Amino acid sequence: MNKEAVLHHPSFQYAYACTKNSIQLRIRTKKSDLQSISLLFGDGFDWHDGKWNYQQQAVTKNGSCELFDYWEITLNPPNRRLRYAFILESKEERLFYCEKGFYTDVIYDPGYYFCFPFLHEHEEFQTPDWVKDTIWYQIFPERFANGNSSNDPEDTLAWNSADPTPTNHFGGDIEGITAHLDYLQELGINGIYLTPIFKAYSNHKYDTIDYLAIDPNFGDEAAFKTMVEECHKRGIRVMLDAVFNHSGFYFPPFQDVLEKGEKSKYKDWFHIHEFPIQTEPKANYHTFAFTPFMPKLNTAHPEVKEYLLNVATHWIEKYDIDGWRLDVANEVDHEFWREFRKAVRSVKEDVYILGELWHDSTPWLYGDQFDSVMNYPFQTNVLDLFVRDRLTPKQFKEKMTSVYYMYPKPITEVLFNLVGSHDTPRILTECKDSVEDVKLILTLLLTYEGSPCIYYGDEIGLTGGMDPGCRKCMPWDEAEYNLDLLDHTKKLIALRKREGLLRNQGTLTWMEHEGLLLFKVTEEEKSIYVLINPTLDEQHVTLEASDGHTQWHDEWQNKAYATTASVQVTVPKKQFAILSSK
Ligand code: ARE
Ligand code: CA
Repeated sequence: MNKEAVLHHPSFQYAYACTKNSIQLRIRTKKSDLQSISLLFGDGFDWHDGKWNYQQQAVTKNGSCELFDYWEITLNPPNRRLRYAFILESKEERLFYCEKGFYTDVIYDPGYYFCFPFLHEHEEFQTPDWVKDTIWYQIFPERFANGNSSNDPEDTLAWNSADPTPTNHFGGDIEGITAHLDYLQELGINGIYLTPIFKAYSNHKYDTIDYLAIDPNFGDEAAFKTMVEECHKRGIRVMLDAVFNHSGFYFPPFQDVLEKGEKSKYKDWFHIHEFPIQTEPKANYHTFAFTPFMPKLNTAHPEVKEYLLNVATHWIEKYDIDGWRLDVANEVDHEFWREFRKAVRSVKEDVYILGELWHDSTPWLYGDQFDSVMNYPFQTNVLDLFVRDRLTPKQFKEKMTSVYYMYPKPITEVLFNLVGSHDTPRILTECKDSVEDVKLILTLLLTYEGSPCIYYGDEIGLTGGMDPGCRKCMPWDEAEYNLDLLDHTKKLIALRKREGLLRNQGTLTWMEHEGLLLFKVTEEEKSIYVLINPTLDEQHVTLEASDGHTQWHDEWQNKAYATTASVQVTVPKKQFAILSSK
């Protein structure tokens, strides 16, 4: 047995409080090394006549990546206390694995066992349930729709009359969003994420001047209030973009430091290396990236904290927004985010807290800071398979499995899955204008576990390269739409809304296949199978139904498929199938 590959520790992502009274345990072993694992467990205090009262239960192998197998078990300890150890069985040997290490004999003394001391309710992951059912739509307000020309900036160009640049304007605004909510409702989305809308100098508004005012080119608070109300009437949630890592250059406290230098009462609101402040040749203060017009805020300073936490609660209390997307979240200190979570949760207990991180986000996802992160690793895997030829379908499945086991399941169920944003080239452009690849990618995005997000215009085949190219105006003339892609997206969203298994209500397992992306989502009565063929060859697979299921249904064509225990499925090149068995 390959003992050095065995990994379990009684803490985050291998042992965690899952939901009401349940604890999820995971253990990682070398791929294909073990045949079975069982768990010995019980309450360390539960003895009778000198014997410890323990139970034994099989641990299920739920997934495999390139190097490892992952095993998982969920327990509901009646007294909320748990001691546990593993019995590992390979072909050659059987080992007892506990906190003190490996033994050849099973030890029935819980003092040797891993310990989950007490399952506290408030330590269970409190991710907002509604996010599991949310299909998001990201909007870049300057480019979605111009609902009111009287608020247009001077240099506003005619809608969609030119390519986007880092500085040009087309007059998009909040009333434009409100005027097109019927389009969004018909598309089927039930959540919108707006990039920043507060007063700022640029067209992207990430250089905030006033965190408590709607940018006048986007409208006013009355327009915003109407938009949120109209969204909520349609069952559409609203998430805003909090830019707390840095302010804009014209943010009054920064202007005060520019003017008064060390005498300014705001001098410690920023990270200034020396006075007087200078912006060139290089800023002598910390900034976002190397952008002197985005001075980094000192979020450890009590006054800055108070100011920003007031901003965070203000927009929830005044307009009942449903979520915050946190810009450059990885560069703000953890303590600030812990206080942020406490503050926003105190005014709205199911507000969604989404961090923008492009890398392993474990330190922000212990449950004390973010509910979720923007799942850019999902996008990377998709592009590596569909566009860059860096992954085969089998390797893609292995990558997706390792991302799946990077986080506890309650986090995975609300991960913000995306294949494009205002910071990346558009998916159709990445796919070299192959609509059939985009259809397959959207099929994966909209059937996979988590909370998927469509970047505005991707559903109608908008193209565009790296920022600013990916920020074109949304066309409102259907003649510019790829209606086949739009229809495909609508059907996928309708299927996801119809089928709870595709909205995080089952257990997802990736299945091995050389040529297909193939996963199933299972619960007692029913299983759903998603088969995606990214290759140029026809692919064949035999699917065995879970015990007793013989009613196969084609969920995409919405018609009966077979009445046998197993089915042979052929997926033509660049096609997909979505079947169910019960
Ligand atoms: C401007 C220019 C860009 C140029 C950039 C360099 O337009 O062409 O590359 O300056 O600084 C906002 C505007 C941008 C603007 C930027 C700076 O939207 O148009 O870019 O301000 O003025 C990293 C960060 C991540 C950040 C991206 C952009 O980790 O947090 O870079 N994303 C947020 C927002 C942006 C916003 C800002 C931050 C600033 O979503 O829209 O930009 O508030 C790899 C790395 C990531 C990196 C990612 C993208 O994957 O791992 O860390 O993200 O590439 O570059
Ligand atoms: Ca306008």
